[in-house]
Amino acid sequence: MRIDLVSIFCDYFAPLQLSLVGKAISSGLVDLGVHDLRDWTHDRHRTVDDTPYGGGAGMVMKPEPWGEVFDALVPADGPTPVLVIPTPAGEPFRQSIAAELAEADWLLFACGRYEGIDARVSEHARTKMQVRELSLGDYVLNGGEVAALAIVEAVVRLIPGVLGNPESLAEESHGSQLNGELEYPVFTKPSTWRGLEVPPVLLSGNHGEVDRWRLEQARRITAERRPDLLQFGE
Ligand code: JF5
Repeated sequence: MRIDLVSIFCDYFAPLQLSLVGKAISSGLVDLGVHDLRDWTHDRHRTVDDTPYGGGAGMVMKPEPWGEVFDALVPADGPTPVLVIPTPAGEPFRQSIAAELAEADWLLFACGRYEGIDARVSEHARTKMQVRELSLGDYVLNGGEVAALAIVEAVVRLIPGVLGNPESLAEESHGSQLNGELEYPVFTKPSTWRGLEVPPVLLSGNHGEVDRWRLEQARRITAERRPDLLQFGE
């Protein structure tokens, strides 16, 4: 998969060289490109923002540098990427969207700052490529970079060959998180730590009882923390 990231703070993407995503890049499974939006400005101050039409506080990202960087990265005659635009006004990002994006050959991230990107950038891009405006959650970040990092990590670990242990993926999709239930609590050695015992059923060797206990715990935790997930899910 090819992944391009456009930003005015490219240093945010340094951590992508670490850990699992870093290995996916060094092994060639992921081809990562990071691009400074200011390289597509033409004025002395490399201006990327301007005041909002209609008034209001803050600044808006000018459309021209975005148009130029997309023209440079996406030739008119070739394949097109899925354009991902992180924004609190986007569709809520979730595991099923990560799975869809993991099927793409090419993702292009547009990381906005200030009050966002001139709305015509997304509108124009939709005439050339698939566009996904995605929200990580109901809170405001200073820019799209941190959201892009999270989305890249959620997507790259789903690319075949990236995760060391595909069983972990199978287990995830089986019950927890995505399929409407939170994960049950997990424990490892020692069996007693600072006066706290591991639930004895987990030491019993009775797999049927272990499975029942985990299901019950997952339901209890989901009911407490995410009752919205319990309303319908299977
Ligand atoms: C951003 C305009 C982008 O704050 C976010 C965000 C929150 N959830 N998902 C993304 O992105 C930064 C802020 C304002 C555009």
